[in-house]
Amino acid sequence: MKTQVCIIGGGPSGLMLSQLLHLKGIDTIVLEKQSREYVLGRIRAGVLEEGFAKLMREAQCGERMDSECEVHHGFEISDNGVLQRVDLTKHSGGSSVVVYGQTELTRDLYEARDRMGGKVIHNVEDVVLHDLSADTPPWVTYRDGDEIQRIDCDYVIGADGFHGVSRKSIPREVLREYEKVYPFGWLGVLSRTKPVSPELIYARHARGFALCSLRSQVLSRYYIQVPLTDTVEDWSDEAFWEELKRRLPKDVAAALETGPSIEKSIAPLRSFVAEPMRWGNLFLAGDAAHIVPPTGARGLNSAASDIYYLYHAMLDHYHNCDDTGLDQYSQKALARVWKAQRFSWWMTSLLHTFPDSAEYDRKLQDTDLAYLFSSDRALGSLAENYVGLPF
Ligand code: FAS
Ligand code: PHB
Repeated sequence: MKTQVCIIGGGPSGLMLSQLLHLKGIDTIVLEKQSREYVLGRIRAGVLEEGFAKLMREAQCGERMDSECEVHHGFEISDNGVLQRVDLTKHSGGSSVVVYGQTELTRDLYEARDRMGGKVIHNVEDVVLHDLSADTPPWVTYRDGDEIQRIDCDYVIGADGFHGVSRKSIPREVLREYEKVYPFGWLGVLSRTKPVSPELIYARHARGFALCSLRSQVLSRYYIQVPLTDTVEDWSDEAFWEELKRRLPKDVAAALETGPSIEKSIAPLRSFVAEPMRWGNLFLAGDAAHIVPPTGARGLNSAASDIYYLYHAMLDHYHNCDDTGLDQYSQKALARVWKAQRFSWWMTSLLHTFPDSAEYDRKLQDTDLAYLFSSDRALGSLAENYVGLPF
């Protein structure tokens, strides 16, 4: 097979780029390790920046999002039971965020690829990237049952997530990795219940962090911080709901509608960045290059800016014979990635209980929160990061 851009990974990053390039007449093939059902079974991000929503519309995939999403102008922070609201729209100069699940937007992207005859190959095995740095064009192989298939292309996009093959295809002597692992994880539950609050509640509590989020007015998403040693089996639905209530303001806990979990999982928290995001004709995008703790809702949104930069760089290459965007991609993407890393680390440090932290550190958290709500400038900084820094 031959294509212009071979994309490894059929998650939101890979699908979004494939769809955007297709609309501009640039041919792609997407290789996905899992089945479509498996990919669509993942419950992940819930909050989108306006920039992400604009990309969905530009990819002609925004219709269902615009009809089903919620636009949020703020969220609450609960500090040991005391609620304070962060007015995102006021402190960001008019911006807001879109609440629409990653599962749904991935479904929308898959359906658009199908509608336009996009080539997405599922259940691929043993993907290998060849001649990435050579002056000759790269090529990709994968196993399809007993056969080895080959795809010749101009460029390879590594959109295959943290555990993918692309980042590992960059030589050790070239790749630099930066990582911070947090001493806790998030236990997440999805339930067909009415959300306890119209806006998200980020809760700091001596027992640990909690988050009240939603997917719609009949589908709620909740998280509690748990030790890394915990497993999903340690947490019955009843135990989860009781612990969540302990970490919320009393009136919120009293109003909480509980119900059976339809999804329950534990995600470890890490901050991770791989540099460079380009090596020869390989470009990394999304979780393949960077991971953030989900506290700042930056994960999926950082993938969006990578895709935006790559999309415009590929247009300039194929339509204007201008490779400036490709040559500057890694530096430009990393500049925004690191700002999302900083914000995600800050929100995580502010709101979580660190098992080995000194009393002094806890007083600093108290002070950080007190300062935040005493200063419009501090709230402005939080708001502009949360709604998304410019692409
Ligand atoms: P993805 O990991 O989504 O997609 C990569 C795709 O590549 C996968 O489908 C995988 O099957 C495929 N793949 C892997 N190896 C391959 C190979 N060798 N060959 C072919 N295909 C291969 N972000 C938030 O903003 N808020 C959240 O609450 C949040 N929660 C999260 C919870 C979990 C458990 C995880 C893992 C992430 C979470 N994230 C969250 C971040 C998440 O939303 C990512 O940012 C988003 O999935 C990034 O999308 P992709 O870059 O497409 O990577
Ligand atoms: C979610 O709804 O899954 C969600 C929302 C905001 C976050 C993290 C997760 O910061």
